[in-house]
Amino acid sequence: MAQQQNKLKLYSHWISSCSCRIRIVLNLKGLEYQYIPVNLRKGEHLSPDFQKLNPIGYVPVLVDCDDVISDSFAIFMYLEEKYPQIPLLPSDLHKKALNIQVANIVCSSIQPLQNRAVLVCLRVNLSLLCNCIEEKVGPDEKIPWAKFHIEKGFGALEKLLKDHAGRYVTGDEVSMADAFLAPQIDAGIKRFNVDMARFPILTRLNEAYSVLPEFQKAMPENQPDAPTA
Ligand SMILES: N[C@@H](CCC(=O)N[C@@H](CS)C(=O)NCC(=O)O)C(=O)O
Repeated sequence: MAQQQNKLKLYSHWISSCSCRIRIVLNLKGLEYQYIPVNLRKGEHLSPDFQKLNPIGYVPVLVDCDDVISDSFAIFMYLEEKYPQIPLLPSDLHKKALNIQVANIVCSSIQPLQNRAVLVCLRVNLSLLCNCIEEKVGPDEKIPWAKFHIEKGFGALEKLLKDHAGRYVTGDEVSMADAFLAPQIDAGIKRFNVDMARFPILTRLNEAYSVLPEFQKAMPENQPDAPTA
């Protein structure tokens, strides 16, 4: 267990892949945290209180005493520097760059295109908030849209990792890229029906994650706010 003076607070939604990245990182670093659920389906992220924490209204948000950090990439960097006992960025320069590249492909070129706010309308009280594929293009288009962008990203990752992946993304040690990639693969399979037969390296990595307790504890279905049935 890493040296930790105060309990961290994580604002999270069970199915949010961005929150899942940080749950994995916290588990890998052995950091205890208080889980604060934010229900995106009920629009709790749009409340003035939550937007004081993160003006763009997205989870995750990490609170560490007086420090409030949002955006999973920034949260990762903060935790990596504050809790270096279990490092998740390799010191090898090339491996480090590859970690950042993989994490960025997930968080800049895949996940934003499958974000709920992009895909589906949200009803909050009596207002319907829409500016999404479901409304602008059509309800049947939202899954194919997301799937196209996920598969494009997965195809690129397969090519990129061909000469680098070991048991995990950059070798035989779990690192940052794994924490970002695992929730994206999980979402691709469970939420968007991606056929993983086209992505053998990612399939193998996903199998490796499935036996790591730090990853499994972080998965959507194991969160306190996940629906029970
Ligand atoms: N770049 C941000 C993206 C955060 C983000 O998109 N979070 C999603 C959940 S994974 C969210 O809160 N969506 C709100 C919505 O769909 O309205 C990060 O990496 O933390």
